[in-house]
Amino acid sequence: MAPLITNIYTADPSAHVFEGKVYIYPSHDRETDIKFNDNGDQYDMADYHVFSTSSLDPQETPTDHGVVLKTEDIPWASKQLWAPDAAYKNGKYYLYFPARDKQGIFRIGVAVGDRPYGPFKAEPEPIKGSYSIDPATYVDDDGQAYMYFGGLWGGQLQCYQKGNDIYDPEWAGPKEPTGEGVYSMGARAAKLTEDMKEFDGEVQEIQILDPETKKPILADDHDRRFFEAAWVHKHNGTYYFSYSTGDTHFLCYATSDNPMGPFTYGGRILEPVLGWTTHHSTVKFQDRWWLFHHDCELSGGVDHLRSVQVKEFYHDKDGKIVLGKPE
Ligand code: FUB
Repeated sequence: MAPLITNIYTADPSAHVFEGKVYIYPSHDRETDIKFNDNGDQYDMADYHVFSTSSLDPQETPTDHGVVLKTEDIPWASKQLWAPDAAYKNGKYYLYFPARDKQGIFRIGVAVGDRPYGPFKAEPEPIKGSYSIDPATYVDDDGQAYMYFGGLWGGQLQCYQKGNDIYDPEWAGPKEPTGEGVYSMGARAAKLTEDMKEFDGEVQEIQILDPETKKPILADDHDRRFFEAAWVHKHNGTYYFSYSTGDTHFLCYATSDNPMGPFTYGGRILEPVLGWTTHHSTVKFQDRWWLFHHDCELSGGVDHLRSVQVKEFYHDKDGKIVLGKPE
């Protein structure tokens, strides 16, 4: 299928409905001489564009609203503007993004704007207590906002095995816990304060339970363990936590009746696409559900030059996520 966005390379699309349109907040991939490695150094992005469209079926070419934030305008950041997300609350729009700080450690920042298409002004410091990558926000029906985040290997989540504020450089690089009976590391989640700029309370670990054993997915279960790209949506009162399995390249999901989990593994949403990474979001627009994700078809498989795709998906009568229309 042809990509949705073709004027520049885009990845990690976070889609939301704001002001009656679908807004897409992707990473902006760019050419680089940095060779592919498992730490993800080749994802050397330096700014964000925002896109919007009023129709997904038939697909319109989304409007590119141009650069809304760049590394030079983020006082604490040094490089690698990875997967962003956005939220709306109290008349303001918030762009959340991971970047390496001046010490090379990933933190999560927030930038604020008056319109969904920016421009956004970055706060001078990253969110206190934030670490790792791939922030995704979910604002519940009662107005409470949550942030989910974390990513293994280049995303540094494995460096925080001793606690939220304890970065262990021994674990830096493409590594993760392994071994018989060892549980996988979970994504992190925290409530956001009313002003959307800080964590409200402790950062917690999101557990994904095996539906049979009722215990957390094991670290060596690479087909199902959380790797990166956390996302949450709600359907019929059930919270769906979806994520990428990284080195096995699946998009999977787990469900819960609580936004902080524990979630129970539910299945796969998407099989591997062309390219190492897979990363997505889900959005309900005009009463239909859409999966945004990326692949490397447009660049002919160049791993750091990805393009956003969109496809419709469904929840079947048992609440399972399926790509084909259920009977
Ligand atoms: O785009 C850079 C990184 O690649 C993202 O943060 C990950 O989720 C993966 O898609």
